[in-house]
Amino acid sequence: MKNYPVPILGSNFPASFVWGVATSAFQIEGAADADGKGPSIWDDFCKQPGAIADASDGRIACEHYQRWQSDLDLVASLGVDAYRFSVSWPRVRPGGAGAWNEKGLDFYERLVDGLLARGIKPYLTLNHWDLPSELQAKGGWADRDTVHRFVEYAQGIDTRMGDRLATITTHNEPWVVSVLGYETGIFAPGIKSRAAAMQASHHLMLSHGLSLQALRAQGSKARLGIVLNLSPVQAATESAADQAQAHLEDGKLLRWYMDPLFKGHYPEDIVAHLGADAPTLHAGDLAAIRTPMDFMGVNYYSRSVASANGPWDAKQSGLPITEMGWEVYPEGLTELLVRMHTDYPVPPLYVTENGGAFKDLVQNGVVHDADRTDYIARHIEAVAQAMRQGVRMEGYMVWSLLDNFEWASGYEKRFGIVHVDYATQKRTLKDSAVWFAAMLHARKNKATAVPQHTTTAAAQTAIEGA
Ligand code: IFM
Repeated sequence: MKNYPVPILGSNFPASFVWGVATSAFQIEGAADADGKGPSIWDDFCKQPGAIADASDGRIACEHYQRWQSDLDLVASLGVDAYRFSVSWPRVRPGGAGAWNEKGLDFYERLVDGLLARGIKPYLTLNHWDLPSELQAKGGWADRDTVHRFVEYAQGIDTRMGDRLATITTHNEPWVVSVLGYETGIFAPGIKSRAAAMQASHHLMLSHGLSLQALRAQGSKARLGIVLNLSPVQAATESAADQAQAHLEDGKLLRWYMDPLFKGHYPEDIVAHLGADAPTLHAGDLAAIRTPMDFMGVNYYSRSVASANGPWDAKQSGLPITEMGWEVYPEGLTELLVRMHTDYPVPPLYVTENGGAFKDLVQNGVVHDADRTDYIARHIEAVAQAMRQGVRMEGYMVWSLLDNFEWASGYEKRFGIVHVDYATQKRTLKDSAVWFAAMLHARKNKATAVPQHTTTAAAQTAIEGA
């Protein structure tokens, strides 16, 4: 492999900085009812006609449940420090309450031990959306009882394997669960009620805080936190109407979660905006939500642009657009991280997801994805930029290790740095994975070169600018 000399990417990243790749249970495991697993709301939602773009489901996905060992070898081959994955709640406690499923618990315990044996830190997420169907039958996240079932679930996982976990994340992207799941209904469980969505959102946040308290009370060894999907919301124009729209959308996306986590209250303007749809709170709820965290994760993909004239068409900006229709806007990640650090007393931050769905070019067994490499490299540089401005960052994780089930988009959108041929389940490292591994290798070995064929012009600029 030919090399050309470049400064090592991200010169201001400390040696302790955690580099990782991320996945989630429903998106890769398959084995939908193997070994006593119960159904989840996503198993049910996939059966609804028209719910998934390609009418697919997660029954087989990437067969990770069977292939976990070779998948972990793949993770190790990248040279990352950490692997972020989620536990399928209905695999370990099929009904969400009642009996636990030993075989399911064993699977995750083997996974955790397999990571440690390979020198990789396990970053475990409890809720990456696949709620047990039996809990949905009782109201799901809109029902306060689910909060207590979640706390029990958190305690059970921590008791079984918390001594070997680097971190436990309570929820992945509560905004998505509540708004897309209960308000617009384009995600499971497919409900369309703003009042239910806001109640669900409150219960997610409450269950986060109460879990932290319960896990600390039982002496958890893992560091505890939450992961939010956030974007800077920019006004389309300077007009007062667009500015007001941006403030409103920022309130619903960012302040709705960050204010209770760090300031102990919901933003008043949004509570007023919601009117009768604002959630019902019990005494003590807000104090519980504010329970201090050890770390916090941010999933960043793009900025958001607000216009009083309706939805913003990303094509107008002239920026590159991913297959999801999202603008490539790395500056937004710096802006977001700096804003979180400035406006809130945040714990150390991670980018727990970042990546893009792009069309891959499969040629003679090689998978070319220059756009994805550029995307990742530029966003890593955006993290470095935030760190130069004083933001305490602890890690960066690519979404995703593998091409996988992209929720309502099915298998049509590929986010992996590793290509999956769904007909054969063959995994092939894309150029972006080769580049990421080479960059990590170069950093670890204090080398001055990154392999040329893995580096594109924009990635190179990001590297040299770092
Ligand atoms: O695939 C998802 C992931 O499950 C949560 N964050 C966004 C990703 C891309 O849409």
